[in-house]
Amino acid sequence: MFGLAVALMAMGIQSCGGQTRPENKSGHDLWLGDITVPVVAVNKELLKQYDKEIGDEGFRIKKNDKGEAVIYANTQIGLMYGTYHLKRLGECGDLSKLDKEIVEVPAYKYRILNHWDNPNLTVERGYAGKSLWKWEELPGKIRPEYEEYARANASIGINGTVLNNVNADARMLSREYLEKVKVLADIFRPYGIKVYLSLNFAAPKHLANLKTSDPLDKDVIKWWNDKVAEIYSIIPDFGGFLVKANSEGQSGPQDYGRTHADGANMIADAVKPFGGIVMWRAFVYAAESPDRAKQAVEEFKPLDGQFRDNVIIQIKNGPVDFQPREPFSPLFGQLEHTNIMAEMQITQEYLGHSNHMVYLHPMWKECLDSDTYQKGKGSTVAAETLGKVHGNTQWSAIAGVTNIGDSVNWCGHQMAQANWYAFGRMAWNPELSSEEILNEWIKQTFTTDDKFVEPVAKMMLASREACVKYEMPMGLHHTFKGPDHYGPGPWDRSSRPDWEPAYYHKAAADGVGFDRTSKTGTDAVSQYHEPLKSLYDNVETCPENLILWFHHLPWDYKMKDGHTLWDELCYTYEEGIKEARGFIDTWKSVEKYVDPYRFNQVYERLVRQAKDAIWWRDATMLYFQQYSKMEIPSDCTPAQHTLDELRRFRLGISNYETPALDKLPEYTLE
Ligand code: GCW
Repeated sequence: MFGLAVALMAMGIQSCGGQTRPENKSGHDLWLGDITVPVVAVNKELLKQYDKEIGDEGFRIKKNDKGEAVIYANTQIGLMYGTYHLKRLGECGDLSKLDKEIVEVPAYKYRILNHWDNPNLTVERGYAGKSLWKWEELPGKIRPEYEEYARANASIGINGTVLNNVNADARMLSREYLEKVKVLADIFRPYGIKVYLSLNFAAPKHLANLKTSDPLDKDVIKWWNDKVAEIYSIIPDFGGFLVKANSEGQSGPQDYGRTHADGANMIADAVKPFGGIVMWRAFVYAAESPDRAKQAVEEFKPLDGQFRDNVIIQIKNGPVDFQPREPFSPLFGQLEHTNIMAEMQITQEYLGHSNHMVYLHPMWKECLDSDTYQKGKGSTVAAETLGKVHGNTQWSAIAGVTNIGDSVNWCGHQMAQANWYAFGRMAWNPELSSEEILNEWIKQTFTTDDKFVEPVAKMMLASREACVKYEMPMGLHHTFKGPDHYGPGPWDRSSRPDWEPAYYHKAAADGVGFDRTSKTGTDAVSQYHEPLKSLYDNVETCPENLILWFHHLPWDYKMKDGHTLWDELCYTYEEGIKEARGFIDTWKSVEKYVDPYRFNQVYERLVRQAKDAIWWRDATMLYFQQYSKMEIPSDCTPAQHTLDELRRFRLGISNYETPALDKLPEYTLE
């Protein structure tokens, strides 16, 4: 008993009377929070001889002959992970698993959160209040949340965090800010978490008034070398940099006629002596291109083999931008001599912000489990990013754009914490199923009572597919209104063609969908290896849940179930509406297991989610109807607004906010 108490106290958790409760100074709730764990006797053992199988972060848990659980690890961090694992087993009622030896080793070496937080405390695509990092108070004032954040991350295996937005303010590299970053790095270090920063490629110009930021210029190179040396003198275990270059207005090497490799290598050379890495994003696209989905491969494939070994190309899961469903990015299967990593989005930029309950692990797993066929069957995105396909596992990494802010429950929606939790668990072990991870989270966050866990898990597991159905089914994508990316607006206009929904849905009298086929389309299919290329290219074999991603089809195209494409779209939206409606009933049925505060917080959002589902259908199908001239089937939920009304509706929020529930279009649920 004593052993566990000591171990947990070291992690900021108090033991009380045979049970443990969190020392939650900030009053913010976490899965580490309001549940109790049965205490088992436990000893922790730092191994005298290095155990290769478990490495620097892994652990073993074995029972000794006194029946005590003993955690073995090579390092303190390994012991910490082992202790959290044991705690999780206790809280989930899984202590019987200790009957067999447990060996756990993290799959990815770099398991990193990306914050899109700005120095002025706004969070780009953040829907949980302001930034957690109170830059104006640092380095002087330290908030308890900083350590709670570290504990939460450590408990799920996160070992790195990029503190600032990829649309980076150059000031983050100034001495003033580095002193602030140091404070956070010092708090996170005991929890095995390194800090990283996003850099602004034009920092030499902005911070030092150099005439250029050309990566081949010797003064620029010297500036970066000196800056990096300064950073490591302040933060000796600084992790490295994340870079968004020549994308959406960010500066980059192409501003000087140089390549992404020139830019990345300059930074990589500077951090190399200190063991740092550079995560260089592949999220690049230019307005003129006829197909945005092809551009990452077009830019990065020719550079394959030119990057230093401590550069990792960070690729979004899909080829466009975090849509509810995309095929996997073909770039995962196109590089042979370059390290690659996946970037998942934990914050729900395109999936209802923090108003909708959408459990995202199934979406990420769909990507990681996708086979690129680069080296034949089994070359999954997981295998590629773990470095297994090309036999280079040293740089395996995965990133998640966080949904964390300073709101009381950290993520805005009670259920959105499940996505933070799931990302960490997936980075530790990508083989875990969506259900296993979700059950762990629900049990640790609410109760282990099956009468609650089963229905809630079922509801959450269905939520991602429901969101696809009520927002953008069958391969539709980017049909959003406005830059806030919340509601529907297939009619919307913008300053760039590739920021307009019509670029993607191409609805017209002759049909709907983006023709990416080899004969009549943009030939994006050819960026996939066989058999996928032919599978997607052929309308007969293309999976129907992606059909409008790859094909432009007439409104009366016959689907496999005999419906016309038009009817199929209507019925798929209808399913989404019904499922979202059903979530409310499920939640009501478990009311007695939840405290009123959390019950109501989720309830009112589920109601809004169901209303938004009808809004999405109304807007999309009424807009498409102008072209199809077909009727919405009479057995579908009737439209509650006209197209004109919906076109006139303005949300009026920035890219840093989630809409207030009472500021959205009026809808009635029957
Ligand atoms: O999805 C888009 C977002 C931008 C974001 C960009 C990116 C940080 O709309 O807000 O910028 O992606 O990933 O760089």
